[in-house]
Amino acid sequence: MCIRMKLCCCGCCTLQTGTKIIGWIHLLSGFSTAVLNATTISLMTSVHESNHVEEYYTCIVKIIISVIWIAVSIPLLIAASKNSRPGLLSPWLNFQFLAIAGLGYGLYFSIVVILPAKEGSFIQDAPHMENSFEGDALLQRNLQRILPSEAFSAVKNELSMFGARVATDIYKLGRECELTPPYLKLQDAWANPQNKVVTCESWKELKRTSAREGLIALAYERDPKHQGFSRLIQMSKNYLFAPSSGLYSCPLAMTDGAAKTLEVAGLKNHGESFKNLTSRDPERFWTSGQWMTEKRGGSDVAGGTETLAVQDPNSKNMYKLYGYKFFSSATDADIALTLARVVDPATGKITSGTKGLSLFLVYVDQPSNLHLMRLKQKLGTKQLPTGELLLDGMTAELISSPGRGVASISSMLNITRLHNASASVSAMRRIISLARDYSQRRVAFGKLIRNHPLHVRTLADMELECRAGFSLFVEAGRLLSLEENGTATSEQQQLLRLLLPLLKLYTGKQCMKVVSEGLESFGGQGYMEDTGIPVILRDAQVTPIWEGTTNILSLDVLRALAKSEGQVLVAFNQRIQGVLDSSISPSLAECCTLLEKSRSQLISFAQKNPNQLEYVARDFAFGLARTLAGALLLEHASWSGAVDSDSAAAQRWLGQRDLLAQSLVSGQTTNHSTLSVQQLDDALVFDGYDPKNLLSPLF
Ligand code: UCC
Repeated sequence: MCIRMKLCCCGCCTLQTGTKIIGWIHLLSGFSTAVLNATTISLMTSVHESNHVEEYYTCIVKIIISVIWIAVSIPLLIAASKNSRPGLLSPWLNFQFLAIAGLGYGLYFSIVVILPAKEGSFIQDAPHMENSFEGDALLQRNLQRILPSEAFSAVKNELSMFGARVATDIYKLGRECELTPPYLKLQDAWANPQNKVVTCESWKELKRTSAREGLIALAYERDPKHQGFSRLIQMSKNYLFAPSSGLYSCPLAMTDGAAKTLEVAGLKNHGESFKNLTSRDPERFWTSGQWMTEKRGGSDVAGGTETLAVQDPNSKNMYKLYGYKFFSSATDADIALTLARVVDPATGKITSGTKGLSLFLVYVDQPSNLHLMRLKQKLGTKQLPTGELLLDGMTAELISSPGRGVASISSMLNITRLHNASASVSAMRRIISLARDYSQRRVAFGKLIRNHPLHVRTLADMELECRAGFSLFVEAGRLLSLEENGTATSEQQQLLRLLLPLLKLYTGKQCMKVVSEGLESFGGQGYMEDTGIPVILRDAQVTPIWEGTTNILSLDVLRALAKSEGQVLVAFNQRIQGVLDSSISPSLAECCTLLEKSRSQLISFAQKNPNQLEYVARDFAFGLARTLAGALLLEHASWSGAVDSDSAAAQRWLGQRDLLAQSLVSGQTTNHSTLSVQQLDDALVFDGYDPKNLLSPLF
């Protein structure tokens, strides 16, 4: 027997045993393939639900490969088990065939099964942005209801186009600002003093975009085609802009506030400031800062302002400012409004308190007299160059009557508070928009999370809170429009005075709650920086703080009540009465009863307990805000163009929410003396606190 024959014979024996083993391996593989197919099919069912087209096709391909594989392996198996007899295939051919098939299977197994198993074949679809105007049915319906139809038609396209931009190119600019925060450059490489804030290109582009889109101009041009509602239209556009703006909404808020202050002060044609603040020309457009807070704090402005203003002997209204501004947002502004105490040239004395404060306009570009001390390290709003400034003889122009600084800057505060509310409500809207889209893409426990009633219920609660805040925001925009076009009644002006602090405090607080809940709806992904979601929460946290904290604004509500001798509450009462007297659809009759009850409880509490109001100012303000929101939701739900969700919002808000805190309903504080309640508060807060235990400050 030649050596070749021997090899062949031994080879055949080995082959026969080998092919049998391979055959059995195939049989096992066939079964595992079948199991894989079953898994793939079940995956396909859920994938099919989630509309993941690519993944769906991948599954089909996997199944086809598996079926072919089974179809090939079974005859091979049969042939292998019979290959002791000459049959279908010769042993050598059979070996080759099986070897190739085995290789193919190995490849298939490693490509289709093992490789994906290492990283997991599943990729979660990210939440998608939507056109912010087209996706915001509530904004559209509210504008349609409030604006004259020609005005709505005139702006609808503009808002829709802008709604697309804020979800695309503007969002990218804003995101870039978050990723490339500003920094302070004190020197260049050769030690030449620089003293400047460096911002990224996107930040500068957002400034140009703001001008081109008329984000400030819209309110002041008072275009006749807006039919008196320019402010509401402008604020709607800013509301679309805010959540994508990389916090450029902040300099815009102060710019708007400065323009308003100059307008109210009759300084529209004084110098270039007003024209530039309201310009649509990107080359000409200016922004303004608001330098109020000093080291002693930003709430008690009268008690905290130490900046001195020394009059220029050669010019009546020109001064030199000396002081330290501790929180100045948007240090890259072109101008700023700031408070200072005028030094009496004769005596060198100043007046303390509010009466000593006057309002000044400064041009920021004074490098020798304005020193940027540092940029703040903040929890959020990192896009924004907030800094500490040393004013060292800055030239400034007095723009208020001496001693009327706080009253004059309140025009600015009211506008920035409206913008603050715009940021708060639009943050709620943005997170809800992303969360509801995500609910259509995310599968858990075998179905899309939009099909889990508990999840949708949670989103509906967020939506309700957003709608309530939104209704207050739109009402403020409507009333301010009327005031600015000269048609507001005195009652409407009183209501606006009350509404602005209510709006700011309520939306700022609720925004945190809703945005935090929103993050949770993305699970762990909501906590991951590169999803772009956590920044929404970080930035939201500033809204209850700046422009007056919740308590300061609750006290502002009382200030408005006292200064107007109760007229703001009369206006509140009348606004609600107007809603109750309007034609409310019969299905919402129960809402009227609930609204009436809440209103009368509030007013009666204020009348019976004037001395308690300061202690419960926060509860009182929340009660006013929630009750007014209920009336506005009801009014909107009764409009002819309302849809089911509008009725549901009114019904749930008035029927299922506690509009008033227990302290107001039960007169909790009135059952005891305020003193004893305060003693209990003290006991709760300072239980175990002992100065002897104190070690050192945190940082
Ligand atoms: O600057 C900051 C950060 C800037 C960032 C801005 C970006 C925001 C946009 C966000 C968008 C993304 S934070 C600074 C935070 N600080 C504040 O907001 C101040 C908080 N404190 C207050 O609001 C206080 O309540 C004060 C300062 C207004 C209270 O001071 P006084 O000294 O107690 O003032 P009075 O005596 O109560 O009021 C003086 C005058 C009165 O008028 P007359 O003299 O005619 O009786 C008040 O009626 O000012 C009038 N007044 C008002 N008028 C006071 N507040 C108002 C008001 N809200 N509306 C109309």
